[in-house]
Amino acid sequence: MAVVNRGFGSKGRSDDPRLPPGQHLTDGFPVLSASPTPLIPKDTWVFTLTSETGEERRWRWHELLDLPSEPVVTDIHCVTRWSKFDTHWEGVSVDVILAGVTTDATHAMATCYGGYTTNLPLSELRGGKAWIVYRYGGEDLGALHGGPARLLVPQLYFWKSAKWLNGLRLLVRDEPGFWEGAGYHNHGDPWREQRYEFD
Ligand SMILES: Nc1nc2c(c(=O)[nH]1)N[C@H]1C(S)=C(S)[C@@H](COP(=O)(O)O)O[C@H]1N2
Ligand SMILES: [Mo]
Repeated sequence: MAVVNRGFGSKGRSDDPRLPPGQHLTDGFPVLSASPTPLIPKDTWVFTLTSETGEERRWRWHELLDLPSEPVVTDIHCVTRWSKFDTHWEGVSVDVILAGVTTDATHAMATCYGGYTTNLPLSELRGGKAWIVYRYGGEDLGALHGGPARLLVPQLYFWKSAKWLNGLRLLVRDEPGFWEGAGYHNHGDPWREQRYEFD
């Protein structure tokens, strides 16, 4: 009798060392949104960094574009089990946004137009691991995929890569975001298959 359990069934294995456990490759680019797509004109777009004491720093669209940007080529992994290799992005490293910020924060909440939130440890946002991206595949990032700008944190499940990003709120105590408060894993490392709360 075949016994399917979490050890053998959902924690699938793959021969491709680039594919995290339980994932399969897709050539397409699925769209996953918990709410309708907000349309945000660039001339009213604002990104706000809020410190743990409530101090705010703001970047308008042209100020974001004036920051040093870089190309990012990376694999992405969605908790619904699709992965996509070699996606091409361009944007600003979160290190640039946090440069010169002295903080006691350990975590940050990414906030979005439309109300979505997701929490991350600062250690996943710093050190060249996360970007605010505004181009995909050589074109301006489309609204369905989070344009004008989204967070890209490719080493975590893609729900952490907040679309329609409008801020980072620094936290001295971690708080769950939208999916993290609804039974998904707080951290979301695809290589450790941290899909749900108790994984
Ligand atoms: N603002 C916002 N960001 C979001 C989501 C969302 O619903 N709203 N969905 C998340 C999830 S679950 C995934 S898998 C990816 C999907 O990004 P895509 O639609 O570009 O594939 O966006 C993440 N970021
Ligand atoms: Mo997702």
